[in-house]
Amino acid sequence: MRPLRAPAPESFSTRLRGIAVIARVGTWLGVCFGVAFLTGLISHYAQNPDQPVPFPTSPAWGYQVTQGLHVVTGTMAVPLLLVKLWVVYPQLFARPPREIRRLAGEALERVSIAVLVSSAVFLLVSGLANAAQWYPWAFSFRSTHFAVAWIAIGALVVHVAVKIHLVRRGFAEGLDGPDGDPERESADEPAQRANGLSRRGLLRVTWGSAAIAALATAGGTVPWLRDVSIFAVRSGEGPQGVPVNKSAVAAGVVEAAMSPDYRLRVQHGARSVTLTRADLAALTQRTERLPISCVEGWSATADWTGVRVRDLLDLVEAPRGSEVAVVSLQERGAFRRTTLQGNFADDDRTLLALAIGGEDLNLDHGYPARLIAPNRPGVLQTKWVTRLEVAT
Ligand SMILES: Nc1nc2c(c(=O)[nH]1)N[C@H]1C(S)=C(S)[C@@H](COP(=O)(O)O)O[C@H]1N2
Ligand SMILES: [Mo]
Repeated sequence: MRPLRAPAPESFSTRLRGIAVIARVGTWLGVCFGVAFLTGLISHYAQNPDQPVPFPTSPAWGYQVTQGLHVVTGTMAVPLLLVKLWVVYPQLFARPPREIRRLAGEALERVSIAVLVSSAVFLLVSGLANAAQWYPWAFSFRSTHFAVAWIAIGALVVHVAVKIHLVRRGFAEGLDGPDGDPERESADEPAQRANGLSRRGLLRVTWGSAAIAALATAGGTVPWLRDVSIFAVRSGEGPQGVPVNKSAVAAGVVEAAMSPDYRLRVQHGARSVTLTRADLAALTQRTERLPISCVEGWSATADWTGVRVRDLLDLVEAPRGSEVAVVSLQERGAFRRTTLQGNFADDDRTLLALAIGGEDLNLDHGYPARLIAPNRPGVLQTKWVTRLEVAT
């Protein structure tokens, strides 16, 4: 009988686990995390009420593209991370070195990998849950996801620095070369090579899964991919061809929004004007083709008609560059009040919209009036607007 022993890296088949495979999967995983990190920084900054450098209003579709990429690369990272972990996990069973300096070095590396893996898993799980509008936690999604992203990217930079020589070797070696680590060639190798998955086969399955993950989410942004986007549930669905994020019922605004007592108040210090919806409809109307781009990755472009916010601000003589608080009829919730930065308020395309595609706004899209501005995260496109307060 063989004595019972803990497995060692050699106990696992090494055929698929050499550095040739690890380097390739790892590189694409790193690219996905890199793109998701940069686009995530953009999204975080765009949602910051205080912007030392104003977030640009052009191109109007900028946030649609960056946030679409954020969600697509994050979703693609899921199969890539699973394959990467499967390929490398036998190394968890490596025996610790005896020499104290090497032991300390390896302990440090293992801690950094534990941090990398746990933060990466946290980002992907919380991101997917958010995109599915499932919030099983009590913490603030945006600040936690943002903070953990810095931890993950820091650990990733360390990991790449430590492993870059192996990555080079893995690419240089090619997929048909010997395994990167000849000592780890296991005894049953020839038998396994005869049947089962090859390295190329494993990589094909991996790229295929990543492509499916991408297609399944990209339809949230790219209209002609909608039919294959099984995950992008909200694309194109909803009244007037635009998905609904929060309905009027869920926001508790039905009565106030339908009431003949509805007014829009524009306020600038002691000056203010109060307008009914008919007053708003009697002002000069503009039509702009602009997307709504939700942080969850979906977006939809529509023709919005309404009054220029700048025209409304002129009624109360607000100076150019003024920051404006946009206040909703909604009484509770984080998005009931948003900050419209000066450059957004002054942009000619920024509207208080009354209609989509020539029809009065659906109640769920923010009737009687909603904000729509270019290159702005969907979460800041406030619906059921009842007040514009110019900061003084
Ligand atoms: N008052 C209010 N406005 C809101 C929201 C909200 O919850 N309350 N949700 C925002 C989010 S997250 C998005 S993506 C857009 C979606 O607009 P739509 O539902 O008309 O597509 O509205 C934004 N405006
Ligand atoms: Mo959103």
